[in-house]
Amino acid sequence: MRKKLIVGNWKMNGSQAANAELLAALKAGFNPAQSELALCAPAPYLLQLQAALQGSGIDWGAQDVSAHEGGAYTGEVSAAMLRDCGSRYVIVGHSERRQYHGESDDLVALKAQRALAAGLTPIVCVGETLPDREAGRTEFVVKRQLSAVIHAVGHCCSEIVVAYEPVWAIGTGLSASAEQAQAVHAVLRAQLRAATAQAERNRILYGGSMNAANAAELLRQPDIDGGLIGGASLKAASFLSIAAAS
Ligand code: 3PY
Repeated sequence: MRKKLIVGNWKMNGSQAANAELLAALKAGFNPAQSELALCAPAPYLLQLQAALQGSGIDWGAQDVSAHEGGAYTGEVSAAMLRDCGSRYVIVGHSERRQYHGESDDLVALKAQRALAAGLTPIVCVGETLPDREAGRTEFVVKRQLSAVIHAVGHCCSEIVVAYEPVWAIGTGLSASAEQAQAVHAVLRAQLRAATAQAERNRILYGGSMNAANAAELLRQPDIDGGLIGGASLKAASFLSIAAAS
């Protein structure tokens, strides 16, 4: 039985003062019996999260990582640095990185590989655009995206977390129905089963406008093992009610 994992993706939001308030409320309201909780914050705040969350049972991590190990790569943040700040997770291949920064499947796969090598768990995002879905290409696209990572990480495949985030449901307020999401999660589970005998360990999260109102139904689906939460993770009440719904 996989324990549900609820991950907040703060995106480019936060300030030391606002974070302190949010972290205090999350620590006070978090019930570890319900789910595992993690926060993926902008890199400058990771030390603040480490100081506030150490020993709380809430994990933290980053939203991106360099594909390089270290050295002359101005502006980049390495997997080892994220680990050094106590991170457990790092998101790779979020659609906003694929769309605005031109990240390819191969680059995302390299980032996942770097993360694992440094002892981080990559949260690998996959998802189709609206034109992909309308053209019946959803399965093809998500399998292609996951396949690049599976090939790159080899026998470590059971250690990744996958997040299915339909691009048309990100930042739009639209969410996939529970049936639509479960259908894609089942495809991803089958792909993981074909790659590793331990695919029952892989958690596959749903992301894309998951909120307090739709979380319970999504999280009831057999292959939905948690959520990657955008806007609703910036308010303690809504984030905690998603965690309680699991
Ligand atoms: C969203 O819910 O909008 C996300 O992009 C989560 O990663």
